[in-house]
Amino acid sequence: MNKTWWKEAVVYQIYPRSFNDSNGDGIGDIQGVIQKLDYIKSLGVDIIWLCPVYKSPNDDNGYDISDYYDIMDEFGSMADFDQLLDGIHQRGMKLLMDLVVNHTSDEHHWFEESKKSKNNPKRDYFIWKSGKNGEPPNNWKSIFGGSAWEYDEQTGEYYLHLFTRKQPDLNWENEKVRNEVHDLMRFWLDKGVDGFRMDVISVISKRNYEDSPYADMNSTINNVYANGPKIHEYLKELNEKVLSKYDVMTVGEGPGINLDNALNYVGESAKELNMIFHFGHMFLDQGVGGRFDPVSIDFIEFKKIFQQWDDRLKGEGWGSIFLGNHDFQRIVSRFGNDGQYRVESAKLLAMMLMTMRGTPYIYQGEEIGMTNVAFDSIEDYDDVETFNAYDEWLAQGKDSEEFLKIVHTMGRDNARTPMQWDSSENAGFTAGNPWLKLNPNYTAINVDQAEKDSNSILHFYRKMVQFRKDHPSLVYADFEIIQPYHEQVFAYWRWQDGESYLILLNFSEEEVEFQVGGQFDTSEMEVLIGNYWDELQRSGSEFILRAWEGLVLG
Ligand code: ISL
Ligand code: CA
Repeated sequence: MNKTWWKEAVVYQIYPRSFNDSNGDGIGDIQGVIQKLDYIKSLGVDIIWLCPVYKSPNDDNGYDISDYYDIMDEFGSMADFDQLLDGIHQRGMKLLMDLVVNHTSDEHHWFEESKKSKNNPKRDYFIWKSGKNGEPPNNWKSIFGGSAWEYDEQTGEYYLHLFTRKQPDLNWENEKVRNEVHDLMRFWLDKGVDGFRMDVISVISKRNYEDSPYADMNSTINNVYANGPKIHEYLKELNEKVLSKYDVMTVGEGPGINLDNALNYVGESAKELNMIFHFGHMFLDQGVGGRFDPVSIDFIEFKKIFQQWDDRLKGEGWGSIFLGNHDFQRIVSRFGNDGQYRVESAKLLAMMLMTMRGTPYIYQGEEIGMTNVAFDSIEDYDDVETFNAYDEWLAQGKDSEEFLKIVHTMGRDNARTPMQWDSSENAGFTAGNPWLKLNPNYTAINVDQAEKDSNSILHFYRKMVQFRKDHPSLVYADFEIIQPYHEQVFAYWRWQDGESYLILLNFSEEEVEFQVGGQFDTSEMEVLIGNYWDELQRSGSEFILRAWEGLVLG
């Protein structure tokens, strides 16, 4: 396995709208990020992934781009961006931009032109089809609800939007579109950015426009929208013409990328992407109805997914390790315990992130154990996905209170409430009126408090990131789960070149006796780090793990 900087790096993801507001308009901005660069550096991370900051009317918080060459007004100017990039580089870190090129905003000038007439030179930049008997061209649904086709009066045709109607899909069949994408990537790379996180890259190549035979959205995404016939042609072209000319990293986001096809994207010989985010473990709590149809997480399955992905990628490709981002719930609320064991379980999750093979990603606020939020009213939310799902829910005659409860556990805004910096009004996030309310627990959970408490989650994240750096073989070492069917404990070996590690993570609030069997002798192993600070209870290869206790031995 080739060693590279992006395999050894730890990434910190910023959702700029919610990170830090420098000018009191209630919206986080680039100057706000600049003010916190020393803080980010203090975590020990190497790369910042910045969610979209391009010009956008914000129908989907920046994932609807109206100008790829400019910065969103609320976030600042290109000069601010340049200052940010400099500040990141001066501190020895790198910057990953979000690249959203499956779709643009309907306010992008390409789309404004495209709409004008059937023979406009930009018509084929997007996907226009005529209807069938006064109905849309096929039964495709938008991932955010409703038909994926929007009728346009002016030319009497429909355009495709896999997300909101303000996010028309680009037509990648058109070579001009691909060249535009190559150009805009070069623009940012020439400025010095260090790579891209590629939004829904798995759906850019469209399959024949026949009806989806699947009733549920996830099956439609996996089998109809994703992995289209030309996806690899486009990605290889993008790599050859653009990416390969720079020393940068890429991580593809993509529903529908699975164990069977992953190496086509990230196999080193495929020459497409460096790594992808797979969603196996992230969809375990979604039923057939998708995000707003919650089911409980199967822990055995959760563990198995990590083993399967490691097995599949080892020696041939590279993986990403993440538990949360701006589209999902807070990790301590979802995979940990955000009540009595918030501190222990958040630390345990940090141990998991930092001891696996793959590049770890930390999402803002995770490092202080920020939790889900439960607003009283649907009006307190501000997410187009939630709103569209709410409308559909009501249209089906269902109860609005029930929907609100589901949003409390499943909604994307759980991860989007502003970053909690201190216990002053609005957590020091803004001097004005925040675009989204704060989680009221900010008075107790915030960076300032965590800095002062030597046992805080924050200090532990720093320790774990440093631990990974001090034990570089943790990056590349082999991975094997111990007792895969154990109901409470996630335990695994990591080993390489005669060095071996044992990781024990008790994902429960019960005290568990855990017997380690298998390939390495534990009697010589010592505890290197743990999330409790007192004596470990052990006799030989049997360990007694307390509530949410995690241990790394080596
Ligand atoms: O497949 C899904 C159905 O729930 C989604 O999780 C999908 O992978 C996700 O919505 C894609 O997310 C990305 O693209 C969206 C944007 O809203 C998200 O914030 C972004 O991360 C559209 O650009
Ligand atoms: Ca601002």
